Amino acid sequence: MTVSNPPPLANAQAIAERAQDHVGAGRLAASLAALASFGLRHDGGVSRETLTATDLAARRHLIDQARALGCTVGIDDCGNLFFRRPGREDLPPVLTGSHADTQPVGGKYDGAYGVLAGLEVIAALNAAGIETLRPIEVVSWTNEEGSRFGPGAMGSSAFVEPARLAGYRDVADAAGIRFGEALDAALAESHDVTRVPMARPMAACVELHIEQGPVLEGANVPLGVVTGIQAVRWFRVECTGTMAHAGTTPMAVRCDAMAAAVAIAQDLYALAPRHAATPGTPELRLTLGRWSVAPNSVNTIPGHVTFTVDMRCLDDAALDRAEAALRAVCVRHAHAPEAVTVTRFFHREPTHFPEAMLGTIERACARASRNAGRALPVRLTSGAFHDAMYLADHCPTAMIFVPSKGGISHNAAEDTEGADLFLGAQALAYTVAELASR
Ligand code: HGY
Ligand code: MN
Ligand code: MN
Repeated sequence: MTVSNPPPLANAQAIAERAQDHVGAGRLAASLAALASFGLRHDGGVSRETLTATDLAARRHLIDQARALGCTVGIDDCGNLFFRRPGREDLPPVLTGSHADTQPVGGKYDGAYGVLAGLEVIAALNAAGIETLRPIEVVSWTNEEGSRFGPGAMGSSAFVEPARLAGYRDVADAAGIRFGEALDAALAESHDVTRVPMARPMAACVELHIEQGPVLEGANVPLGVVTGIQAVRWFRVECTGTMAHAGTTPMAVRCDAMAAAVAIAQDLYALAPRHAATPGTPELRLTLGRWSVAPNSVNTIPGHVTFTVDMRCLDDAALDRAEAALRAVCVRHAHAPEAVTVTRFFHREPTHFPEAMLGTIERACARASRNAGRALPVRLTSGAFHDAMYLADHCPTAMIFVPSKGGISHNAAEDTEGADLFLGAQALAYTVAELASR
């Protein structure tokens, strides 16, 4: 018995299967290699920090790629780029994509994979001759990494809440360049791109990303259904002392900013295991990633030492306790009030993705894995933050992961098997096509 009008979901799933089956492994690999050439390093990594000349050149490359696929291109006030494939009806689009900026020493896939797999979904839909009910947009968010200008995920957080942009524009990088200046230069470079409003309604958002951790590889599973993202907080600890001569100043009378900073750092590293709370509760992860010393001279006692603290945990209460401990440690090692200051400049609570989205993604991953004779997907939480953590405040959102070799990322050695990159793009194509067909 044939059903004249198949129910929307069955119809949407049929479209999704066709989209999945038209993903091109070679086309994806070629686009990944092409984007990696913007900032490619001698060690095989990629250095393409946000809004640098290298990043602007990569943005232009993505605009050209998207236009060649028939997409229209938009840019918003935070420089987020949107590559749009029209749908039968002008409904809120399904959004996918990620970020194209990298760490100072990054890899080929962190962020870039999600943007290019999104464009590969467009190519697959074109190849299959599929017209979806809804438009589909592939986004390349500005400044996800937060390494040049903190905090991270500036573009996606400003898209969701535009009032945040004003504060972001004043943030300066290590050379004193303000985010607003770099952003205005990027907007000027994209003068041929239509300006689009921020906070536009989206039907749903799916971000594909490398795991950047060891879980999927350890389980020998090629696809992960991401259920949520752990909380993150970033702090700047500034220690002030008195610059003085390294040779003539007796130890007993020194006011050494480095001595205070090192004592604080040692106490912080000691608190991490303690704040991992009781066994079986989520680990507290602590990183003191960036240090600056003034005057940074071998024979002058440091007068100023500033370092950053990155704290992560799935349990926000554990982060509350760790933050209180951080502040107490700083007071304890300050030789005078205000000699040590703590500024929190990034704070994102844990993110939990909706079950309805997870089910769709699970179906997409299972079909791709089954067709490839690979293990079925597993569910996991993300140790890294992603733009999806803000989109989750805006529309139904979820993520798909593929494995990272050795769990390595934010490192030139970041790598993922081509077969896994292909499966991830197939799962994305299914998910996006199904969501855009209902
Ligand atoms: O730091 C993060 O979690 C992200 O990779 N930028
Ligand atoms: Mn990333
Ligand atoms: Mn990253």
